[in-house]
Amino acid sequence: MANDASAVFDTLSPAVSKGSPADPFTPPADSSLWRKNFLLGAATASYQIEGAVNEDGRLPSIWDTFSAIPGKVLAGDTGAVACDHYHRWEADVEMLASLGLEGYRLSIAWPRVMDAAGAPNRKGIDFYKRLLNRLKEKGITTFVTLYHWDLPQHLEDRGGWLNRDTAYRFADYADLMSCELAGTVDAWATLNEPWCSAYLGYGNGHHAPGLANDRFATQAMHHLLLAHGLAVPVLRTNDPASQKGIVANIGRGTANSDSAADQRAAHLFEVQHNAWILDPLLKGSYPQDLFELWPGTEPLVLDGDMETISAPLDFLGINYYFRTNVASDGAHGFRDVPLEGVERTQMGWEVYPDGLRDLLIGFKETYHNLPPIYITENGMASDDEVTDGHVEDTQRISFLRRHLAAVDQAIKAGVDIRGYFLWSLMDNFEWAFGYERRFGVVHVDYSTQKRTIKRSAELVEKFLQERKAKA
Ligand code: IFM
Repeated sequence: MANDASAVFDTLSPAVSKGSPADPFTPPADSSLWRKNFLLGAATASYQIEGAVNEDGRLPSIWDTFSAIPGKVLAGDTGAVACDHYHRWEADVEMLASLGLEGYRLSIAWPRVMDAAGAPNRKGIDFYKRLLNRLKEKGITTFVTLYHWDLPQHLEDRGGWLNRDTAYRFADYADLMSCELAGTVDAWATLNEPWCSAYLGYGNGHHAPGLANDRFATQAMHHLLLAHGLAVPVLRTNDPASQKGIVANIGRGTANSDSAADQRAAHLFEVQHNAWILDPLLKGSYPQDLFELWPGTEPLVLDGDMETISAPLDFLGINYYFRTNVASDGAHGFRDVPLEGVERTQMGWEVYPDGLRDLLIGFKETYHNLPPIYITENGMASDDEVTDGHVEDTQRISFLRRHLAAVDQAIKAGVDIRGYFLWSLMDNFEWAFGYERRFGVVHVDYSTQKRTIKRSAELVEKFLQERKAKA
């Protein structure tokens, strides 16, 4: 399988297989990536790497519950052990630092740091204090996400994101963490990918908590955004020196034909994936044509909510992975029309770097108050194997080089992009796909927990060393 992916890639990217440019990753001399203040880092998330789900007072999360249900996660995998990062964090920080990565984006497990009554769980908080202090000692810029999908189960038992009260509990959690961790966090992101929490968790049931109802998805989305808006001023008060933002996943939708119906379908795809989040944050309103797609699914919005949600941001985190080709479904919406003969990853996702560039430039044109952007996730899964102590993740090297070139093009077109985080630092629990899909630039052998630096990470390290030497 690993060879198949490389074969596809070699066919489609002959420049790299012929050994040009000088190495298959290093950006050209005129790339903005050479600017030493362009932050290059890697990202992870608590449930995907920590394990230790029953230790030191951690409470169950919705992902513990969901992954225990047969059939919900490939091969019955769970995050119970994951990369055992809770116990191996010191070695993992050493590894991150040895790669020369300048930034690290991690998330806090809400069920690890608060009990069901909202009181602090000291042991859990101390874990993050130790981790963040060590990262700061190493000179690493820290981006901390408060919510990367591991909702405490006791809150789900009271309705989860369908219950408006969860947004207020989230603000309490943000209050606690920003009081405890102030000074060790360079940038706070309230939520990771609220679209996924709402649509995959409450809309189609592919993610925890596994509910499937269009009306639930829109209401969950509104409460997630409200949670974000309530937390931002709390973070500003408690930790004024840090940046505050949110992380959105964005999707490129292109039309299958020039027909007006297909063009409209592509527009609606992007409204549903992008404007649905960015309009409330940056314009203070939901896009008007959104509910044409699902009549009757408008969320309940109370007076003042949109003002709360559109509180000014210091940065916007953007996660980008692939493009979706769509056609009209013959009614109001769109349907996927997968393209044949295009390069895909282990996830089956199309590799389409231009989509990242085009979306970023489009956002700058649409949102006049667009804050500075960090690409908080970009990367790909491949079924990497260790051979003689090495992992030649050829397709990933090309993927990263081409997406970073797209970022450079967007910067040159005037978009204020300040950094880029590889997804992910290491192979980890890929939600409903368990451990089969490997997104890391470091390979993890789950039977021994041995980490092996992949070729992609070596090349990123080499570039960072060259950039440092030039500075
Ligand atoms: O692994 C996930 C991550 O948790 C959120 N963004 C997308 C990644 C790849 O699916």
